[in-house]
Amino acid sequence: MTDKTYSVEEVRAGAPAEAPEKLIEWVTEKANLTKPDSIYWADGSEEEWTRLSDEMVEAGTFTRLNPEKRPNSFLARSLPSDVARVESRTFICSEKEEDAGPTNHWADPVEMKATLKGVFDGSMRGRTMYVVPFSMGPVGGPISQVGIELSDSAYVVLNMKIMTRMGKAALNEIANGAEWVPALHSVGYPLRDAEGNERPDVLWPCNDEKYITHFPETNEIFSYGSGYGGNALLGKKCFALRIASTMARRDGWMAEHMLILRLTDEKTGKQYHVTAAFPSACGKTNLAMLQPTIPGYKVSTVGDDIAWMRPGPDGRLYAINPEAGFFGVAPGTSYKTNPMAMETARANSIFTNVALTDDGDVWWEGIDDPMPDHLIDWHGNDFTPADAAEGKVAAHGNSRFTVPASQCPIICEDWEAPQGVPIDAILFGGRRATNVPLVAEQYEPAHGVFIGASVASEATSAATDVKAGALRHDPFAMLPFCGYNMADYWGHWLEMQDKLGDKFPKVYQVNWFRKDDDGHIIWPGFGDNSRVLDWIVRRTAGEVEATDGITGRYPKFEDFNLDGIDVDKATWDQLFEVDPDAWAAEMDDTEEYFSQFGDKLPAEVTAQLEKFRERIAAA
Ligand code: GTP
Ligand code: SPV
Ligand code: MN
Repeated sequence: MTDKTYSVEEVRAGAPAEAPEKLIEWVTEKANLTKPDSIYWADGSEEEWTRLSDEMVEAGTFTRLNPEKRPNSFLARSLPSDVARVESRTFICSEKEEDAGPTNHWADPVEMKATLKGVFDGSMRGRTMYVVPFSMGPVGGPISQVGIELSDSAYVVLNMKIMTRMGKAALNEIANGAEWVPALHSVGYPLRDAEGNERPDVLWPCNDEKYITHFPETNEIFSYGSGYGGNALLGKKCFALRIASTMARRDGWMAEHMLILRLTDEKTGKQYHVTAAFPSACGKTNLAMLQPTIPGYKVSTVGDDIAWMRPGPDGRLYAINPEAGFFGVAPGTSYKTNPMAMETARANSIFTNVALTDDGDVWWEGIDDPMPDHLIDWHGNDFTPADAAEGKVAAHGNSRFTVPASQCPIICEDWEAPQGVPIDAILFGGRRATNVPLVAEQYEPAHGVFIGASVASEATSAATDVKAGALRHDPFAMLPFCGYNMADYWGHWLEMQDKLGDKFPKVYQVNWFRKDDDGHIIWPGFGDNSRVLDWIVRRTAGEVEATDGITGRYPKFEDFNLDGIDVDKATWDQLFEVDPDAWAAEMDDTEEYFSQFGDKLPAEVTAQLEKFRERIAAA
């Protein structure tokens, strides 16, 4: 078979009637670049889900899970080289390098476009190009946005169906004139070369050469070579964070790597809304679905990964979850730690890189059931307790479930409210074995920005090219996701705080991961994190006092609800130990980190560093 040339007329003939001309032209242009054998317009229907997932099972990329245990659910195994985001191949292609900033990989937009033309040329030969219209946020909502992802991966289409409002309704928005973000994706594994020589498909097509590229000035996304997660589901990190953060700066709103939850005080009926930014694989999904271990509170989930926030008519900050599903970390998820996630994943779910049991269900390290005598691991190989004894894992550390948010038993009744929910408090956290106390409150708004800017966290498996375990700076949990200069982003936060004045939510620093001298995590975490939320809402309501310290304002032992857990005063002191010498060293390191931003570093942030040192000196 030879390459096909697509005419606008031909593409239009295969497109839904409502697809506007500009979209048809763009699809035609990209089809003539990538040279697929066919073009398919995804409508997001159940029939389409069934057909595509059947095809994936037939091809062997999907294993259908036992329908009695996990109806309408599938397992996929990726290549070992394609298991997570690749930060070293993620580029911000702003016209000026300084606009990408020192923490992003920058590439010249003209040069990158030329490179991309080269790699995308013929990259879909032998495949279908799927046209995937999607809405981030409730379709038509005032904070929502639409996009089109072109992809040669059915795995991507099916995941996008769960993670976004995908299909007809989103296309209608575009037909009605909504601006849309164009996103081109290819796994980079054509089934034919330019001469017509064919090669067989593989179970997980991808390419060793990867480009995850963003053009913030034109709102374009091009992703090549990976089929996994944040590299390939372009509505998520590429659009909803990197591109959206640049839009948000231009238009006076905020795009953040944050969960959103509602905490209801059952006695008074009063509702609080909290967002929290923790680096990848540091507890957002878990906090979003928290089951309080103290009486009197109910938590419901609005979102688990991304928040878009705008000032509302009353001058408060309102947040929506732009996503429609959860792409959650599997290992460590169990009925003990996160029962609501387990319930959400009971059906209609895609699991990637977890282990398969002999009875056709999923298994991973940390799930409730003990390891069975035999599993198929994420490589597709036999796995027995003897392998585990050698320190091997059956599920990859970044293995994930893709599940519809609507299936979450505690999904908030207002999770799709187009105008969002008003935010009362913002948390920043990370994995810190030392130094950072369980909770601390900001002294003033600029201190809140300083708390976000100085987040450092032990790296996880959520990116392939970051050494897990090593402490790295991850300001606002946005290091891999900020689409522009990180220091300008801090400036934008300061501006938003200024604009909203005392209506801007207070910032809290939290740390669930502090360890004792034996390396054990001290704080029970998970449902017991409700105790921290309890203190925070009582603080915002002005009901409890705090003790001023080096990193912020801490709870008083007697005010904090520790009923029913094994945390005595000595343990408490460990959780709140703030060593001036350790913090002096950390501030030296922070100052050095900040210095890379040069003139762009906001003066308020520098001033906060000085105040921090004054507090150390006074301690
Ligand atoms: P991304 O989806 O990568 O952005 O991750 P996330 O921030 O949503 O992290 P998630 O909630 O999936 O948690 C990641 C890992 O941390 C899982 O293995 C959890 O079991 C573990 N974890 C989450 N919360 C806690 C906690 O309070 N204490 C402890 N010890 N572990 C936790
Ligand atoms: C993260 O790494 O923060 C994730 C997973 O939520 S991914 O979609 O791959 O970015
Ligand atoms: Mn995330």
